[in-house]
Amino acid sequence: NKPVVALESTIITHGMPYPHNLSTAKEVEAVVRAEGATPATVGVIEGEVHVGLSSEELDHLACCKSSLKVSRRDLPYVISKALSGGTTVSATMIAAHKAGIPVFVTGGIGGVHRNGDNSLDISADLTELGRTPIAVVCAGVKSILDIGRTLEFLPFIFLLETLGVCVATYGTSNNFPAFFSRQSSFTSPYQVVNPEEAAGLIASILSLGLRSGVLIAVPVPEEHAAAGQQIEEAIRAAVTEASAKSITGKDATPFILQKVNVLTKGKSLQANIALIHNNARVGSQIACKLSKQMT
Ligand code: PSU
Ligand code: MN
Repeated sequence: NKPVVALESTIITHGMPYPHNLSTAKEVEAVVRAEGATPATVGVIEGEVHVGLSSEELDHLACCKSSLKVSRRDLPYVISKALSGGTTVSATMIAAHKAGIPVFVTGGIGGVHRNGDNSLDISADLTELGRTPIAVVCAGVKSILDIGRTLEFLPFIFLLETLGVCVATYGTSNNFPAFFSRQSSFTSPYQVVNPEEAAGLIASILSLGLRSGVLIAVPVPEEHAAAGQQIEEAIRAAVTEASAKSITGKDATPFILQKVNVLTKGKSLQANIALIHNNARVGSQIACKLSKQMT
């Protein structure tokens, strides 16, 4: 029952360019330690799932161009072939849960892609939240979703309800945050105002034996939220280019994130890093309170 915070690694292998990926991974671990918790970055190294990576293993994942993006469906293949890769939110949830870690921090989770109501391109992160009892602390759905457009966002909200995911916004408002911006036109069903309340939610889902997860949405800090409009235009352009180049499935998110970073001259990356630091701070405080409540 010591406070441990699980961290994902697709953000390292596919979400950010080198060397920002490596520095961010190490900074986030330092934030977790500074809050009195232990970081456990999850990844797959030569066919073994690691919960907690050494500095050398982090270097290896961040630098190695052959690292794969590993979601739930990829695990059997990657393990049987002794390959290495960064785990997405869904695969990280599985590993963290098996290791008995109830709190997991990331930047943003996958969602329903643009046009997902037609294409059914819906991230496995959502279904994982429906079947694995872990709290995911994030700043909302990943940047490439247009939160203002009801068609992409409503399926996301409804799906979480159908899957039985307990969604709460952290802080002074119950507005569901939109990754780079603090606001969306949607509200979360619940609100938690401090780490104790968030920990209470997690403790009760565990004690009830429910097998579904909790989503705690932390708005990006005010001072880093400004670049929203410019980022939104870049996202539109990147999504258009991805569809023109027929980039789909697991390649869509990495392609768009990299394109948006270039188009915003690195501003989206800066905002992304800032919100992850903030999520790590909040998630660690929640893990510390939860460990007190469980002992
Ligand atoms: N959001 C980001 N950066 C990322 C991801 C999401 O801002 O790197 C990663 C996470 O690992 C998430 C994955 O689990 O993308 C979702 O990918 P997909 O859409 O293929 O499910
Ligand atoms: Mn996807």
